[in-house]
Amino acid sequence: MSDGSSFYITTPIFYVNDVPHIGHAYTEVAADVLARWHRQSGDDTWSLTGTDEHGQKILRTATANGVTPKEWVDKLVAEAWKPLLEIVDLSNDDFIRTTDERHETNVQKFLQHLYDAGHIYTGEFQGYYCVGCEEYKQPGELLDGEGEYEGQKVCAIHSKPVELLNEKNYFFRMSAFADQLLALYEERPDFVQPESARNEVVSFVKSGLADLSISRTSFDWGVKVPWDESHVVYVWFDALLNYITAVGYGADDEEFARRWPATHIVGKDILRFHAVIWPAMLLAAGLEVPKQVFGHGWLLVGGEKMSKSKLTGIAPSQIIDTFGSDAFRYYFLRAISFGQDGSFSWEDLAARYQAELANGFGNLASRVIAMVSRYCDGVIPTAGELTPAEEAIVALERSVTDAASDAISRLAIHEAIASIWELVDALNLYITEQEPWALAKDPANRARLETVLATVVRGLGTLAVLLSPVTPKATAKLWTALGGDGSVAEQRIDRAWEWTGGASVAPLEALFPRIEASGE
Ligand code: ME8
Repeated sequence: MSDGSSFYITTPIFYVNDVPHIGHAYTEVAADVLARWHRQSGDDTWSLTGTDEHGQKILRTATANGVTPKEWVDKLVAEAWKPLLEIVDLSNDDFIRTTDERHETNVQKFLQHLYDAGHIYTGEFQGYYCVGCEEYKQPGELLDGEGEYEGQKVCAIHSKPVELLNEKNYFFRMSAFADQLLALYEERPDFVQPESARNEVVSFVKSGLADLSISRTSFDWGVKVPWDESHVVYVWFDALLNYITAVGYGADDEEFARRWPATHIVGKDILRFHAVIWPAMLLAAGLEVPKQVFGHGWLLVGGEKMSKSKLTGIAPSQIIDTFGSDAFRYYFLRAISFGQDGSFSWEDLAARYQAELANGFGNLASRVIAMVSRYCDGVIPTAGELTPAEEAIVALERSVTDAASDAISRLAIHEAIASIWELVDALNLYITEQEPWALAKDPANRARLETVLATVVRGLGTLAVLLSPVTPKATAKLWTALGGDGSVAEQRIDRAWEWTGGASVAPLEALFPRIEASGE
């Protein structure tokens, strides 16, 4: 584990045309688990999230609601998007809004720099634009409309008609960077992950890279082009720059050097923006490209990408009010292989909650605390002579720590959790086999009883530290109940297995209480 090295992780910045659903929350918690893991591994970690507030989509929503775009975004950020961070228990270090002064000023600086260096020219463009995607579409990416959209071309993602635009715009000479991008994908196979995402991006660039229209004149809700205020900057060009304006680009060179480059977690729908356009922009500006772009899959409902506009959106609070934020975080990261699509179902969520969190982990914790209270008056015993059974547990603590760290370094969050769960299962089995309740009946077995209880206490402590990034609330309670010093979130993951127990246990309420059926 790289001690003290810089780890900067970002989520996409979300459009605030509507309220968040569990797809957005999924991205947030995935990035948050990685950030917490790296913090607990001693890395100089910085995690960023935020909101994307310019462009036509937001402007139209605001107009339809009879308010100015600024009034609209301020309301949605305050009432829906910032509260989301609390709801899912995010530990982000910063929150950037594209309407922040620190962002707008430095977007202009970046643009001026590219203009002065000759990477921007004036051109005329005609093309189909999808306001939902905020993107020009190639004819091959469109479908023929049906029903009310009969005779029109519709966006394959939004199922809404695209608009034929014809404007005089500024263009970014992106085509000039095709060879450098291909060399980048070749030299750094990890740059775009997972492999399926990398292949898609490579073949997209190989099929030919066009220049990019980066300004608009038909509306004015955006950052003004610094040398021509009749244009606003194309919303994606503006938005991508959040990743550097948030860490001092143009304002604080020291901070920028300390943080940049970043690991970007994005949904696969916006992979090309991050793996093609964004590195091309950075290459043009003479800046380092990102460390990695990871495209995760979609949450599907009824086989389709969940979305508010298709009325398949589920609000995070619908799940969290019943199951809690820890279960939300655990469920989505455990049940879905990170990088692939996953279908959400209430039945699966409830089943995993009961079997894995309540019975597997929560019950283990309650039993151990109860046995130390009952058999040792709450004083945590020290282990005596270890038999192969205890040695196997200690060895497993080490091996699952290594396996989970390795999985996290590959962003295989589901694998990391599965490795840690081997320890949950092993501890449950160990208790069943050692039968501490039987040992407690005969004072002659006292030393053996203490060794068994000391072993499960240290195993639980290891679990608390390793699971703290995933289930921060439950593990904080468990750590306190085990008499751990300080906060569990400050314990080093790579040394989790060294901990041998606090002085005494404290009472512990059920970590994952039984859920009463609500007719869901
Ligand atoms: O695209 N399943 O913002 P956005 C999984 N503002 N993840 C989902 C999802 C689903 N059904 N739906 C959304 C934008 N997401 C731009 C980004 S970045 C410089 C600008 C997640 O509000 C997923 O991570 O449409 C996706 O990339 C992100 O929300 C996009 O949110």
